[in-house]
Amino acid sequence: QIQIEDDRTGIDVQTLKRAFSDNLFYALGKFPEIATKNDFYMALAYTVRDRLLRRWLNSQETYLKQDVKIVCYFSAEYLIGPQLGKNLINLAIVEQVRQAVEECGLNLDDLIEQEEEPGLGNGGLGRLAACYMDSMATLNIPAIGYGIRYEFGIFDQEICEGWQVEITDKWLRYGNPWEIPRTEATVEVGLGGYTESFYDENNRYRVRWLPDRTVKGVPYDTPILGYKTNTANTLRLWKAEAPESFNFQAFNVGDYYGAVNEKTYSENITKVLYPNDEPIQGKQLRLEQQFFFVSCSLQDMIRLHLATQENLDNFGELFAAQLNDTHPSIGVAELMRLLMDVHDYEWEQAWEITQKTFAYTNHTLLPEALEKWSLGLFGSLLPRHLEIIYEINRRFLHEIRTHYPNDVSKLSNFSLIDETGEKYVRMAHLACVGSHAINGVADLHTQLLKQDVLRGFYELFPEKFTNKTNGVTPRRWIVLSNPELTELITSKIGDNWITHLEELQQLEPFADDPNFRNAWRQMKQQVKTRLARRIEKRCGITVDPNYSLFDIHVKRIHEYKRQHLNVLHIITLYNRIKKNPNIDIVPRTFIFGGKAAPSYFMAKLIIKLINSVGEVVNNDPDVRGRLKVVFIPDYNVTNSQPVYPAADLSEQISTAGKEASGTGNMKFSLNGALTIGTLDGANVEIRQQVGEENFFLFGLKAEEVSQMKSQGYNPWEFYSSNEALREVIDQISSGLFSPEESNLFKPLVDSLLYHDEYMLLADYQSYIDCQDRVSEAFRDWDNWTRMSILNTARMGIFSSDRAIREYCQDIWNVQAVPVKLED
Ligand code: 26Y
Repeated sequence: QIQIEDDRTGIDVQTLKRAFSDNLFYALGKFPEIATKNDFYMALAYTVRDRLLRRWLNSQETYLKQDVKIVCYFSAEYLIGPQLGKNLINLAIVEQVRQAVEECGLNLDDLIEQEEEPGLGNGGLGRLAACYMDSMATLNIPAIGYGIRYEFGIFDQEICEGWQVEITDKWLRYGNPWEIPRTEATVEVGLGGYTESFYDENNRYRVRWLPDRTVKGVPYDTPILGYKTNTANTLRLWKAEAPESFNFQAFNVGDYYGAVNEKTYSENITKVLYPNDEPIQGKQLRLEQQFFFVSCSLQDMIRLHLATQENLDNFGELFAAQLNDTHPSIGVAELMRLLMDVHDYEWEQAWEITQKTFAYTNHTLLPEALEKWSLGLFGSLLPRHLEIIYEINRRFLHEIRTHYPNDVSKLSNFSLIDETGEKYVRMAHLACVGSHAINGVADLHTQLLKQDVLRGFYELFPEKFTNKTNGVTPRRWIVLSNPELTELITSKIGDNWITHLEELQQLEPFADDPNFRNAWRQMKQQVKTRLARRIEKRCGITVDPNYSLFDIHVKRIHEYKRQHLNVLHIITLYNRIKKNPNIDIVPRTFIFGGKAAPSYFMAKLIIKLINSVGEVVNNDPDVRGRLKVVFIPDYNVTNSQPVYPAADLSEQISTAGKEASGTGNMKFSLNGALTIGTLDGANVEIRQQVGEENFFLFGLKAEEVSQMKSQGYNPWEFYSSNEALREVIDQISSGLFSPEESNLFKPLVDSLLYHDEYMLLADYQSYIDCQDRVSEAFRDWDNWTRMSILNTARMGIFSSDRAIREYCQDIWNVQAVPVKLED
């Protein structure tokens, strides 16, 4: 009897080849001779997706049958990155597939590079959501990620004459093989209108909301498979559609264009991601996006719940909803509305369920970044929710009065409504009262939350506060991005570290083994060479992977992240060379990458400055290639993957007290880069872990920053008393780097000299001295390698698996549910 493996599930090379050709023909309608590279990519993606489906369906079935508690991660952003390579790794079929496509005359890495990533987020917060989805699946935690299917994600960045240019991100252009629309699970969302009260048949006082428009939410599901497990969770992203393709009323009275217009209007809701990572005050469409996806998701959860339960009494026992910052915090009011107005619950019980369901993660310490909505806008879009928020507030302030009987100032401090000027709804306050747990994303961040931003709430309910230091997934950020390192580690300690990252500790003894150090250095050289080739190809700049220190600064461009402090150091080194061209200097390659919000003038000017300084430094014959400055355009998940492995030095130089956590800092150090950094965000814990002798610390501490500010910080004093600094600043102002327009960088220089909100000048000397220590250390290659190994070996706790275990235990109270692979 002949046994034929199913073409949709088999994983031996022959079956994979057959499945690949089959998909190319039947799903893409092509045969190899006329197929494009994208056709081949799509055929392979479908082949891999087929192999996910059994696990995915079994997981969903298991959850439904067993009344298990499910984590619902609420996030307006997800940066899941390209899916093909990751899914191959998680299915453990990389080698078979590599061979299969090779036998078809194709190269796997080329096909993997063909994928266009869904850029459905801005930066750290969106990427964190993706790492957490990966870890939940890997740990067999039942989870749904709820979010928005933006038609246009974060813009693509091009660099023209040194300036950032934004290009629309048409990521769906060639189709998305990973998602499945579930039109049968469509829900309706109301907007605008008014409310009215009435007495129901039992003579109970009730309120109803009569929206003046409705929009349909259509879910698009993407499977998120765990690493070497049968659990495949769902990322469910909502797309807005018009309720009917025609508004017949309008059509009947002849307003055809008006009807089509309305359709466009509804669909606008999920059209585009706002490319800011700080609130753009008062954009109605942004509030519509937030409410839209949260309402869709809560209705979806309620429907799921009622499929197996009689009522919603135990909703909070079967769902844990995590608010990824305040963006989805309108969910507190929406769940109250659904429970009371739609499902007949009384206030008290509805409130109990709501608080039990939600928990809130804060991601920012910048007070100007706290979300608020003007009452006018809020009330016209969500009249019923505003009433509910007033009632939450009335009851809450009543508690405050009891708690602080003689302090009226407390009332205005705590109120969900900011009444200091124009009136606003404070979303962080809503999230705090509506949640049973509140967490920061690094030790220092949580401490500062308790002391500053959320101080009152901490005094009131200290038991709600907990820290959950961020983590990153080793599957993407080591195994996928750095195969060379993966192989080297595994050759020594086996591969258990991929799911138990603490085991990297076992590398520590090898730090003293000269053979291992050699192998480590060669590996580093190899990945640096890989990046050097990309840079040559992409930017046309030749860099030296062998002797030059790769000094890398990649993240969103922001004044608080201080990319321009890095530039001050580059110019300082340049000046040393100009004064003494034969100076013995450690060669460095400065690599930058990151997007600026399109409306953030200063951030865009910083990009221009980096490129302008690069232009001068890279082409000055006196420099003799010892300094190179590179700006990698269009920094995103895909383009970041070759970057982290190649770093010798990771720049984590934000003003202390400003960066909530950072996660790039973790990716670098895990890949064996040393960090130059301030005591900010998770840097503090990274330094504790790797040991202070293996971390380059500089700069003011958070409390020194506030102290210096309250004593009246004067940047001019630093400028006038520091010759090297003065020279650098004067060169920028005089137009040395902008010969065609000498005043180009004046706004930047003025902001440093007259305000310097982020204390660059105060930290300058400390930074330069520290960089000099870095260079000296790099001369001793052997010891540098030792430190590099120790960084990797001691970074295990920064796995997102560890973070997710903590969330499960301390906040969600959910358990792992193993999934069996049988039909
Ligand atoms: C309100 C809206 C425009 C908005 C959109 C995105 C506001 C903020 C954001 C994104 C914030 C963000 O990415 N924060 C980062 O979160 C990371 C994960 O916790 C932290 O590591 C990082 O320090 C923090 O800046």
